[in-house]
Amino acid sequence: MTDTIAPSQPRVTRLSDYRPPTWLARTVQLFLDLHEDRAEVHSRVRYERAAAVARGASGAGSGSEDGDVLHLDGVGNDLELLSIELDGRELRPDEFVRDEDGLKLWPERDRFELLVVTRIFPHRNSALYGLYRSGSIFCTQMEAQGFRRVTFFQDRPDVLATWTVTLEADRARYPVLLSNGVPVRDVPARDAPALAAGRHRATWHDPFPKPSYLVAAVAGDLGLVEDRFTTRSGPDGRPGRTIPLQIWCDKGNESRVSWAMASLKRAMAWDERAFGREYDLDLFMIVAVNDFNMGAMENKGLNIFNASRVLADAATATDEDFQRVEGVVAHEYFHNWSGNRVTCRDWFQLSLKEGFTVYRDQEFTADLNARAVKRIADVRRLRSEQFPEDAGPMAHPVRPGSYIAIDNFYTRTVYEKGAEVIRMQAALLGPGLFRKGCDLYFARHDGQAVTTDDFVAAMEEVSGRDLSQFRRWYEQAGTPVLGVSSRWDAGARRFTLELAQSCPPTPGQPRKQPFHMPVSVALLARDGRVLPGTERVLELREERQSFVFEDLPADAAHAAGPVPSVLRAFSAPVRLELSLTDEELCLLVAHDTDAFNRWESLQRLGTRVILAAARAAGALPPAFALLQRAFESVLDQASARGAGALDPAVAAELFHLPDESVLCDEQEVIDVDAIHAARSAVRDALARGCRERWLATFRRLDAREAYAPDAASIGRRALKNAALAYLVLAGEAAGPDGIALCVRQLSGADNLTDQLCALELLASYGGEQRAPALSAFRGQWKHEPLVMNKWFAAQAGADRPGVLQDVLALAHDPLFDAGNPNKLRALYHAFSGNLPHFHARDGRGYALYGDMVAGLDPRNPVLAGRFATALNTWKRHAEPRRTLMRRQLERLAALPGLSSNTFEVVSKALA
Ligand code: B3K
Ligand code: ZN
Repeated sequence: MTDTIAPSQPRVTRLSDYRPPTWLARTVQLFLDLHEDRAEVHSRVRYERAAAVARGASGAGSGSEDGDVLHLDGVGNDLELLSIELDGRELRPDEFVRDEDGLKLWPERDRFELLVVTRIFPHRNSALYGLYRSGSIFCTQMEAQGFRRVTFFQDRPDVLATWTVTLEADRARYPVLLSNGVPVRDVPARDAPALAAGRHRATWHDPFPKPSYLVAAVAGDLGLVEDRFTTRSGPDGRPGRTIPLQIWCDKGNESRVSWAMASLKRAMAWDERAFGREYDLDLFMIVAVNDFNMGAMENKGLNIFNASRVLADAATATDEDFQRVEGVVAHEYFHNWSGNRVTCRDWFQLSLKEGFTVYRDQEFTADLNARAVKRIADVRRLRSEQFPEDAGPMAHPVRPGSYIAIDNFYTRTVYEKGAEVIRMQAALLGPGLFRKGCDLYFARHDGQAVTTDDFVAAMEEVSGRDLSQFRRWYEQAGTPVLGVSSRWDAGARRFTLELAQSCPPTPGQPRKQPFHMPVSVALLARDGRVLPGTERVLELREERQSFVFEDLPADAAHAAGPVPSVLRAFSAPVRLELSLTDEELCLLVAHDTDAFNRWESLQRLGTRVILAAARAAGALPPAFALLQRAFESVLDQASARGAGALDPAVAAELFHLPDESVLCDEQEVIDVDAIHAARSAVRDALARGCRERWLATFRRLDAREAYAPDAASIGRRALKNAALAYLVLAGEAAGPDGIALCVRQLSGADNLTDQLCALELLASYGGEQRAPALSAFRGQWKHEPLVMNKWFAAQAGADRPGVLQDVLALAHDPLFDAGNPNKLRALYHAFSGNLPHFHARDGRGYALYGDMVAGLDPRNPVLAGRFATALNTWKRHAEPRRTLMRRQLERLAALPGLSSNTFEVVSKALA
């Protein structure tokens, strides 16, 4: 059964059209009567005219106003209206209007109660939006606009009501019934008739007013793991509260949630410490489900998670999975304040909660693990995913000005660039004032739905600073370019840094105003020392600005002057254009005290070498020798002990050459074949050139130690597996055959990280060992869907001929499930990131992908819209790819009944 989201004419929603609601839902009693083939929903809501609420609050006069329309959102072919009653009287058909957006009525009283009864069909809700089934579990996803698929309601984040939810279902099949808040006993549900045999009910109440997007309900036969957390005592000496923590999952998976539970407790303690935020309800629950469109959802008191972001044990989760689970559990928990207690006025303000919460989870991970490693990983992702978005047809400001489908705006820009915008405010204010600003923001807006401007205003107020220019980061799209040049006056010992900024045009924004950006810098002497007193945060506000360092120490007076380390820790989300020589980059790789900039300098050198090789048909440029020397010295430092030793996790990041997507983004006209060939050539040459060191590193770290997912062990495994990959690429010249080492590691590993690394290498380079490795792995893990996802991805992402055929075949594997978002992502996301195959010159990669999006769109428009963005770069490719990609977009655009989600993406791409 298809479910059409698209209105006939996709409509644009604009920030400038925002109007506060004229009616307010104040209390909601929701009754969900769940059956195998339908659900009946009774929604009893007390509405008040907003003006009357305001008068009540101020105690001012009374009197009714002329009847403004009350608009209740309600969409989808599968939303049936059964009845509607106002203050106990059934409304006649001429007393309301139903259209494709919902219902309109014109109540005459200032306060009234509306009872709406609807029927919906969760078992055929393949969009996984609203109330749906994941296997044998009923669950929900309401953000952003799912509640309007359940009943008719003001489905907007600025309407905050107090909710009581009753669920009814078959007791044997669904013994567990959950909703937001805490269970209430002995409350007769007004709208629920007498219970039939075999059925049962549970009622939940959440005392904190919230918008509909935070409502959740779950029914199923679930396993439970319980723990507790005691909040810290208050400043007035009051004792802490003990909060029961519950994680619900498929029975049999209970042993795999302990990491998520420990992560949750760490997150709760950290939020108290770092932000002074305590948990508020008397219960906190997480539910894991298998079919979920994204990672997780922060519903008040009842977070619902994609199982892939909850379950983790050594055998079935990689180090990366452990870190993701910890990060996502924390992220959703942090939303309890940044999102739930203080929420968004409208969806244009999405980054108010998402950018801020990403910043908070980044800081949590940095504090608990290794700050530099986290920063490097975050910047790598920003560059490989957000920068291309900012340079493409869907480019939008952190606070967008318009959308067709809000689901398309859960983007890297709103999330990750939004987090950078928060980070810059923290940098400009310093930690003390930033914390004060956050405290003021939470205190002032608790229980409110507010805007990104309100956040910045709190920062202005505590600091006394004017951030009006800074607000452009929220308003202007595009990645600014920061040009850096310098002058050195050896006689005067004066160093001048010249900064220049610009920002390319983006759709609807041809000209940009200069940004206010923090630029963190230091100067290094030619012997590698950081010159005392030169570590500063410069504030760039103009298009060009000079910053002078006077009276540098006499011993810095080398003829060539000091070497600037600029944009340390990536203090602003910009493209940096540096005029440093290759040798100066090497000096920073070797000596910069900012670990991020060591990594950055090596990336920069790697990028120069690869792009030069791409221009020279794969021939390595002279600078390759410098790159290899830098690798060798990093390998030596990583094996050193004591003071000079390098963190293995940082070393592993240093050995990761710039991603292909980052390299493509560097090219005016993308030449896929040249990039892929050049990157492979450089990588293979580094493999051969440092082979003894790779082998020594692998051997040193291959010692068996009991698996633990702590940062230090993860770092050692990352370095060991990086070394293994280079050994495989070095070929047999490496001495012991890298492939043989992989075969041994595949069968001997006691953890999935090592096992999967071996599988991925064999899936690409295994030769005769490839097929047996894949089939052994499949045989071992066929009952573990989350592990099988990695088996699919390893093949779709493989570096070998024939991937396209493999993907076509894998889509018919009995273990593949096209209704499961994790499976779709495993296969098709890995494929679209596989440069030479997705971009095959004959266009078959695009066609395969277009077929998938076309097939998915009627079933799951939210996901289809996201997948469609992979074709967005078409204008930047050389022929014939440009035309072949465009054809797929045109084909999608022409599909009858295309969802507004996919329509928005493809129409903007083609514009
Ligand atoms: N707020 C949810 C995302 C909802 C996405 C809806 N299409 C998860 C998160 O960011 O925490
Ligand atoms: Zn979030």
